[in-house]
Amino acid sequence: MTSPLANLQSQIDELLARIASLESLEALRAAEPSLTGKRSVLSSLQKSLGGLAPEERSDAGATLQGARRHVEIALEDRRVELAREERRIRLQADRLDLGDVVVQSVRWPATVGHRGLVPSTQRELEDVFVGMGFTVADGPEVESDWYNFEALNIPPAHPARGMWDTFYVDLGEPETVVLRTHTSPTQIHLMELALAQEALPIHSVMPGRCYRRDTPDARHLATFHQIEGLVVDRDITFADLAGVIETFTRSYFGSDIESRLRPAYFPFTEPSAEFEITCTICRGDGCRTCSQTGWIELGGCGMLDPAVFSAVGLDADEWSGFAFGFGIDRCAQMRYQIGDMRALIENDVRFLGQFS
Ligand code: FA5
Repeated sequence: MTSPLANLQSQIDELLARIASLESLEALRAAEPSLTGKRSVLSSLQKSLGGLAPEERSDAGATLQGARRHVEIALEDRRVELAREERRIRLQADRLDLGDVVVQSVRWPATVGHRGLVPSTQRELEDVFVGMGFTVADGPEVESDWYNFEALNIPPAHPARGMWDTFYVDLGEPETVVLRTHTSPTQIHLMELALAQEALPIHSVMPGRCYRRDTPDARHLATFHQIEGLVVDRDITFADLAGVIETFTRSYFGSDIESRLRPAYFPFTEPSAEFEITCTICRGDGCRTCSQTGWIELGGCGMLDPAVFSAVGLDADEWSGFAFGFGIDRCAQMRYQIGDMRALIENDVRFLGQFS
């Protein structure tokens, strides 16, 4: 009788060729039962050994066992090979090329800065007034009590000092020094200078930073900006002041924005008024920014008080004039419809970028 293992070598070669041709772990797992499992050629050969004579059976069994071991090792090697290959492909897909990241970050476009909203508003306001025949002047931010208050007809202990919650500067000097609470002290400097240089009349605006111990809210900051206006000339009347304010409002905010003057009190002007415009955010309907009034106060104004003329040595019988002081931040807020003034100092680039 022919040995059941007569074709063993060619059968083993065929199994090894099938193993070598397996292309994925999944294919290997699917083929495993037919290569080494119960349904395999090796298992059928094993069963057929039962028909051999006992003395032949043990040799044939050992041969078949060696052949099976050979196939199992080949299968295991292929499993390791395929697992390694599949892992390599997975890693390749997940690969993060740090070189690419660096190159990309270098390629990010550099953003170019631009002038802030308040400085650009200050320039726009200066341009409007220069167009109306005013010159532009500067004044100090740190002032003596005399310039910030006394020369403006606000002597020590005057109740009007309560209108300006003041930051005091301790320089160890007997004189009281303050961070200016408004740009009005620049009026005094300018009148003194014009008198000394015989440069009257004066038609000037004076922009600059001011400081108050105000709690920031939708319309206030502790550091803010004003633009002061000063006209000293002959035969100046309240109508001239009202005309300047009206012309300014129309050219800066447009003719659809209304303005109004309401009686007010400032120690350095008489009569005095508050200057208001329609709230540009609600167009007069009332909103959180204008405290539901429909109006926003932009500044104060009035005819120069004779006490101020006498503080600087100007003859109040010869000279007359008016002054005004508007909030620059407030003007920016109304021009660009900014609901809350605190946005101006938060430095959020998403906000700032809107005004480039
Ligand atoms: C004054 O400061 C007067 N010196 C204005 C003046 C000048 C009157 C010349 C007469 C003649 P007042 O305190 O109201 O006034 O401030 C004027 C404007 O500055 C306000 O209407 C507002 O627009 C702005 N302002 C005042 N305080 C603040 C603040 N804390 N934050 C932002 N803006 C402010």
